[in-house]
Amino acid sequence: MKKSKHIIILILAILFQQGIIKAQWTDKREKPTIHIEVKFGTITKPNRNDSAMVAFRNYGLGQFIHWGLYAIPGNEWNGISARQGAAASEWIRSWGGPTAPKNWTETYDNLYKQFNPKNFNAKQWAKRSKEMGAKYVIFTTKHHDGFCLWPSKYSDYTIASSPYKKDIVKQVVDAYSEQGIDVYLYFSVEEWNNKDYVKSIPKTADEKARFNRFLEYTRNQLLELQTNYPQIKGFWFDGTWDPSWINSYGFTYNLEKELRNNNPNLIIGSRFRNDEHGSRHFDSNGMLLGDYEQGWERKMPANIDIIGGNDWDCVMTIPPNGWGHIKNTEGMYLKTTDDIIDLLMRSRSMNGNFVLNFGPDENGNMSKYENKLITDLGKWTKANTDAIYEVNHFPLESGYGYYTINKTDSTSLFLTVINRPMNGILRLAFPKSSKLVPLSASLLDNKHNLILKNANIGFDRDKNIYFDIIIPKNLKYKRAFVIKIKLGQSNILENKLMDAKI
Ligand code: H79
Repeated sequence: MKKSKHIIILILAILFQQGIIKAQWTDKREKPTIHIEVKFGTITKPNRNDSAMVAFRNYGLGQFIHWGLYAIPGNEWNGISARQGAAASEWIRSWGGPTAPKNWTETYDNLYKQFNPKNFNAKQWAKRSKEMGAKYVIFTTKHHDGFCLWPSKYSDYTIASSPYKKDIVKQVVDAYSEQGIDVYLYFSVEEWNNKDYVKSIPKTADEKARFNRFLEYTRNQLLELQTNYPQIKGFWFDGTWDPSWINSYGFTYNLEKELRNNNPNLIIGSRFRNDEHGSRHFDSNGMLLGDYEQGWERKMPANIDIIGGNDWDCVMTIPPNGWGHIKNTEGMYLKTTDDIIDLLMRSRSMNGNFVLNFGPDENGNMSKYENKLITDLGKWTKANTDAIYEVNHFPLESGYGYYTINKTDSTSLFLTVINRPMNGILRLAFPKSSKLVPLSASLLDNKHNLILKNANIGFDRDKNIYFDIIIPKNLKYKRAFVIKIKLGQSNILENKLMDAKI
């Protein structure tokens, strides 16, 4: 990358950090007050209620897999780390600055000649994913480097040209579908090495011709993926931020319609396209562009109000950043199983799905760390299934952790205890006006009953009533644990206490 580009990215990063440029999804979104005419706005109605979308809402946990040529360098080359020179491991092709190897782009673009993952076993991946508790997988068919993991008719830069030759996407789609895990295909629109790709709005006749070819190519590939892998439930689009694509709102509008006509149940997030005013994710009137909000990448909404009732998922890396394989993670903070449980339940408590990313190495192996995490997380999700899947947000906050409530049985409430209190008492505050209050409590994983009692602490003008759940001192848990709380009609006789007149 040229030096000037580095400087521009640095400036952008500083402006972001200072809050001068605001990422639209981190702040509370105010709906625009003036209605603007939008012709290329949302195609599907928000909060679709068909079976596919209902299934999406119940997934709870997903698995992301980033696999491609970037797995070969694994964030380094000839012993030199790309950490100071590339934004993330799957971005290693854009390695620039003083540490970048000579002719790096050329080296990278020839890596396909050695892509031959000898241990790749999609069935094993899928089996482990199921063990982890994932209900959907998002798999990279093609990242920004343009390399296709399926033998696309429309490109020479595909798995068919590698020594491996076999269709990887097909193996993943088949293996995961066989395990009952829904498959979504990650697809980067932006392609770094495609000569037809133009970043800015095409101006010259040549740029226009090239970019039109690129648009046709993109359409062909998407239709090809739909034809080849009819089982897929949706697409996860990326690399849609360049002005050329933003300017193609008419084309992308029609393309979305076409994809949906081919499969009316198809699920597409808000990162695919924008309206004619350049508004991305949400159109100029604040309507979600797609079936779910797709902006929560390595970030989490601070509270459910920010979400505004839309569907959403949060996609997250295990290292700080880096979606593709990283050979050497020394000195990086790797999220622990406990971190993941926290993020998963935080998402669920706000009606979102949580998607954890894995970056297999060039041979198709997950790392030891990833494998251990799969096993440990799997134990937790298995023991606490009822709190994770087919649940809704519950409109109370708890400093102890996260509430979720069963979708169909409004008397089954779950509290995932992340912060175990020193005094062994979980004091739940319910508004006095609550129709349903806690009547009994038990541990979700082993069904042991816990003592629950009403605690009238006598705060002046208190709007809450309190319920104490006693955690036995000898109760040993190494991780967060879930309490199942049965709700019912209140039968508490409140003492009439005097409110102070101060
Ligand atoms: O695949 C993973 C990442 O490689 C990919 N998305 C996840 C799932 C990703 N690519 N880019 N990004 C995430 C963020 C990129 C931001 C930037 Fe830009 C692109 C900074 C500069 C160019 C977009 C345009 C934001 C600012 C300007």
